[in-house]
Amino acid sequence: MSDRTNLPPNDLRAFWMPFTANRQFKKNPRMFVAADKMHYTTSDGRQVLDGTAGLWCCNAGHNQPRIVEAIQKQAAELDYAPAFQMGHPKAFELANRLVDLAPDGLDHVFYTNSGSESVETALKIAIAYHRARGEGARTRLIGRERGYHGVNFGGISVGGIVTNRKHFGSLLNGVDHMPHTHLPDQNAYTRGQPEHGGDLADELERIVTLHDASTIAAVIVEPLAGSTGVLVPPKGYLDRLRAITKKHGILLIFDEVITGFGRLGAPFAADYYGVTPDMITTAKGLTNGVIPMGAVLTSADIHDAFMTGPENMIELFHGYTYSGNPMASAAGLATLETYKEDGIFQNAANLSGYWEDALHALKGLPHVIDIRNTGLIGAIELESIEGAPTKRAFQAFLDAYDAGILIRTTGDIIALSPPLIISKAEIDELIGKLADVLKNLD
Ligand code: PXG
Repeated sequence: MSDRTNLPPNDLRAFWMPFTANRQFKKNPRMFVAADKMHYTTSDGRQVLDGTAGLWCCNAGHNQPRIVEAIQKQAAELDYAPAFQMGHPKAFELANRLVDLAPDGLDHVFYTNSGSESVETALKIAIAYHRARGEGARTRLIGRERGYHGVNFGGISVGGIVTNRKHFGSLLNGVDHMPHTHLPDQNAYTRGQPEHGGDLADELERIVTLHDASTIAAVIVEPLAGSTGVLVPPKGYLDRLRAITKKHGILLIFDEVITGFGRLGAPFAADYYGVTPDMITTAKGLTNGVIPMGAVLTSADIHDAFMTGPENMIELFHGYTYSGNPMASAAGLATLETYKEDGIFQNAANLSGYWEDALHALKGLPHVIDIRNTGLIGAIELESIEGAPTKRAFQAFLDAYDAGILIRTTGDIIALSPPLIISKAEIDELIGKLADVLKNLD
């Protein structure tokens, strides 16, 4: 164990930490005090290689000069402007840049402050869209088992993670779920898209038949499910979802909070898989994780359905105090410029083959039962300790941290998603150190 006694003096009790084992953490805290490019600095002065881009958000790496400068300048120039019935230029400029980057057909941007808020926004827009067109009975929302769509009530209702749902009452009603697509028996050790499971999209037909299409507003899926352990869409699956939703007049929402902004080597997973949804939810990489910001990208058809009635009327009764706020807009603009000028998505695309080979070389190490990957995402699934699920992977996380690499675990799955500026040497270091951790794991 490294020496972690040199913490800044502090009382850790007041901060109720999110998605954290608070009591365990506070007995033996892990603190980052600085970050630059691919590395964090811990409070005890160690360098930790970032294998997770923070929480899947710092796609351009840390301490990017353009972003730092843009935020500093913006704070001194215009700190805040009211978001309702007022505007400021950078929010409009960023929306235009986002539309330029988005798949053709997604022409409008609604700002939020997080992935969770983007999801709530998209679900509300979907229901209100149908109502605006005189199809007010279309209120049902369809999600998927093992889906993660943030932590607000809409998101956990369409989401499919038992622990995120069961403590919080009866949730939204009128929600149904498609089966997840994780078929380890058939698809273990697949590189890229699995062969088996594309036909699971037909479960949507079954659900549509059960409820009748006239009651269904939208289907929401992560094109590649990140949080529940990197579930790569089987071949043909997303195309089939698109065909079925289109046939029945149901909106298709891709939750690209993780897959957006280059994670797969293309701007969005929609581009990577060649399937365009009606809405895309984003956050995280939009500002490189530096300032909270999310955005929902919508088709012109959806947007235009609201632009009726008297011009003095608010068209959509929804929005946040910080929607498109100046600091976040400045961070977003500088982030998109950094992605473009530094060829960051291209770097991800160029390295994805090297990444894939490095990951799959872990096959055969103790406890490893599956490895999967796409773009600069990877997952290593470990066999659970009998009666103690999550314990083995969490131990790997702690050992990895001591070894100087940051990984994420979900259940007994290790998920990797490094900043897209990673080099081959850093991939070797990350995977090499992880291999050593796995070799020494109980
Ligand atoms: N949708 C998706 C697909 C996400 O991955 C959210 C919505 C919610 O975003 P906010 O900004 O409200 O947290 C997410 C967030 C992990 C991990 O390690 C994943 C997320 C957040 C934190 C950790 O898998 N995804």
